[in-house]
Amino acid sequence: MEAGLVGDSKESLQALLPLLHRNGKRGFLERAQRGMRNWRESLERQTAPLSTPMKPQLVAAELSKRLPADAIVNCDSGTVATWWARHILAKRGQKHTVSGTLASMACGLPYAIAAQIAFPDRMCVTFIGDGGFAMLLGELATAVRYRLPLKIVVLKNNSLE
Ligand SMILES: Cc1ncc(C[n+]2csc(CCOP(=O)(O)OP(=O)(O)O)c2C)c(N)n1
Repeated sequence: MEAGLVGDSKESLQALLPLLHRNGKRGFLERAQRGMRNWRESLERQTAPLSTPMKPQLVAAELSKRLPADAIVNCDSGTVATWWARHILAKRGQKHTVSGTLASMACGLPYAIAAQIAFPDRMCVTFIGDGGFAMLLGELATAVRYRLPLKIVVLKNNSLE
């Protein structure tokens, strides 16, 4: 760290912004932007082909297109988190969560239950692997008891990996 600042991040950044000067050398930025474009194109290629069994990337990408503007999406730990992070594009107005430490399985369903209780008028979706879903399957009874209209997307690969 060259200069430590303590403060509200929004106000601190607003105070710093006028001190920034446009960097005339655009090479680094443009290289990074090109890399990002290539990366996004390669992700799209992964979702294009219809194969059997269906690729999880395709499920995530199609879900992403259909989410309402204010959807709340919870993802569980596992490979599912990769597909969520890469193919479910978080849009302004939506809320997306995953296990706080990016590690503990089974958070998907309880997070979605909590979200649906807190925001009864918004669509709450959990994107979860069959392992993480099975780990707290009993919570399905909670969702039913409170008649929560959750959307549960389970990626089933019959494996805990
Ligand atoms: C409570 C807990 N137990 C074990 C693990 C280790 N772990 C991380 S992902 C995973 C498998 C997840 O499988 P699944 O939910 O089916 O999702 P997939 O990886 O197949 O998408 C395991 C065992 C963990 N993160 N948390």
